[in-house]
Amino acid sequence: MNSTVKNKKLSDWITEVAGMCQPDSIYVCDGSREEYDGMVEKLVLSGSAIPLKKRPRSYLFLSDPSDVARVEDRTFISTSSQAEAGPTNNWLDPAALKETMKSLYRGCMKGRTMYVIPFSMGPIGSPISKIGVEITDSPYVVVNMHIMTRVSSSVLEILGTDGDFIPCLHSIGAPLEKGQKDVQWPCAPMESKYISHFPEENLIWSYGSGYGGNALLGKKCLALRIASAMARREGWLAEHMLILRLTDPDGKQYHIAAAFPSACGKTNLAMMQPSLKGWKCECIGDDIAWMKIASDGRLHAINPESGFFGVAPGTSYDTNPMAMDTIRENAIFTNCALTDDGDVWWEGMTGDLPSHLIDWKGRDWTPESKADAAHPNARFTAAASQCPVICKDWENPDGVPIDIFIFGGRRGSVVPLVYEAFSWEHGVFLGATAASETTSANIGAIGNLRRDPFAMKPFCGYNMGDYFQHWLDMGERLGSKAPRIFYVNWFRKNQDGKFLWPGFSDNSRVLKWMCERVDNKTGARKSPIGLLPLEGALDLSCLSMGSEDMRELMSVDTAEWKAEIPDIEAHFAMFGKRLPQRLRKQLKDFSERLG
Ligand code: SAT
Ligand code: MN
Repeated sequence: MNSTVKNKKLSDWITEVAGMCQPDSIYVCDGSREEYDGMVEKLVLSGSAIPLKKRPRSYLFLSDPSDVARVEDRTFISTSSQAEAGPTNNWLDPAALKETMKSLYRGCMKGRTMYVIPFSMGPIGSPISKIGVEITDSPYVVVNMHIMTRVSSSVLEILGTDGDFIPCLHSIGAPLEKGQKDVQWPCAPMESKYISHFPEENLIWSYGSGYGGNALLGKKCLALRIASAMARREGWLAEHMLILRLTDPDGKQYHIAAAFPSACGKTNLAMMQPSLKGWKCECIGDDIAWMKIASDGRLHAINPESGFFGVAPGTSYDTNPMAMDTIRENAIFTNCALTDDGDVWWEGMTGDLPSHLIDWKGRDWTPESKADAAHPNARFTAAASQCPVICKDWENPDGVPIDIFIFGGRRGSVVPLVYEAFSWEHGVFLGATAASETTSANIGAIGNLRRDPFAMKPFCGYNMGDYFQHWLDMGERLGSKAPRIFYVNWFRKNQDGKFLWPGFSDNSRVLKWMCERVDNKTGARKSPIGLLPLEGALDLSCLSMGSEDMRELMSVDTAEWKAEIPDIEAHFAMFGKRLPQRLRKQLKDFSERLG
């Protein structure tokens, strides 16, 4: 081992894991630039990382074709009783699951180095931050963790001899026999992949996958699944939300936190540059928000991460110029295509198609090829500090006070561009019934409608019925200082299947309306689903949008909504007695309003 670890719990854990996994060597990470460069150099030499001539200090990784996304049916919340995990989670008995996984872990790091990564979620030393330590045998995970979390030996100093941390154990599950040649992206077969969480003991065990949320354990595993369970116990919120600061032409600031399922444009909204003159938008986070009630009685949010792990396809100078600038250098790309002059490319990046590429499976690609050049869930990893519109307060340990919550999803029909909840309780109902058409970030059929409450279905570390109650309780505590709640749908289409709303920077028009609602500067029209903008209240200046299209975009068809009721009822029925009475009442009231 390259350094001495003074923390008792940590050194015991390292010894225990090393005994079980039997790595060739142990390396404790210090988070330095030299460490990153050295690691990347090894990855280049082994053929795992392809250096990009066109982007300074940037690399492309191509995964095994079976290891391309989070695997929800191999993700487990292992609590002492199944009821505690609830109906939206896969549950396995903790003792049995640990037995199964221990037998997989036995000898699983043979021929490899075991890396110990001390990291902080949130600014190091902030009272809202949490410390984790990931043990992994994947150098790809180490370099990504360097970007996505704060890896540093000062984390070990803060831990001291008896400080506590969240242990995150990860192995790709591909031991090497003596003399065996490694493959480009080692991993285990699907049936032996396990992404396991033990929320009652703040513990994470992941095996068999090297990809994203399965392997970078600070992200979905710690900052959402484990943290959501901690947040409920301790009275705060850990949410799947972007955070942004909007500043109006008079300099007044508004802070917005928004929850959308994966790959619904969260990163685009987080870095959006308003088309409205005089308005400014700055990014604080694009995926996760930790929020606590501060001494001013308001809800303050921090971004626990320090980088972006964004969906590449569809990202371009048209859709998200700030993301494009963020990834010009010092970036890691996964499952993008490689251009002949040493750059990355993905569907939607440029108007013109390159004449030749190496696709994400390493094959020749030309515009005639049928398959996508980049995997639809291809990703970029880049430090948040590289984003040209990162907010100067993004690392403020006190966080920023939230004014507005937005929920939403991807719906081709039924749901209008924007509406406001009647109350906090109604807002919780909107969050609890949020639905979206499925995308490639989650394994499963694409294009089906799935209820994804608060965009937390894959990420809530306990019974979702109790989670709804926790939101109701937080509302009680916040009282009149609670953020206002809105619901949006950027993706409504017309009869011909064309998007009705331009989206992207024009979404600022919708945000402006929300700010005016917060300041009581504009009224609203009552409808059965919520409060709609008054005729002409949305600022559509300099936007060529037909009034017919606008009417269609904002229309609320009672018959269509009535047709959703049985699906909402079935969704709620899943939670049985754990569904808060107040949400049952919300559904009843909603039905009655629809007549
Ligand atoms: O693969 S991750 O879970 O890290 C990203 C996502 O699905 O949002
Ligand atoms: Mn996400």
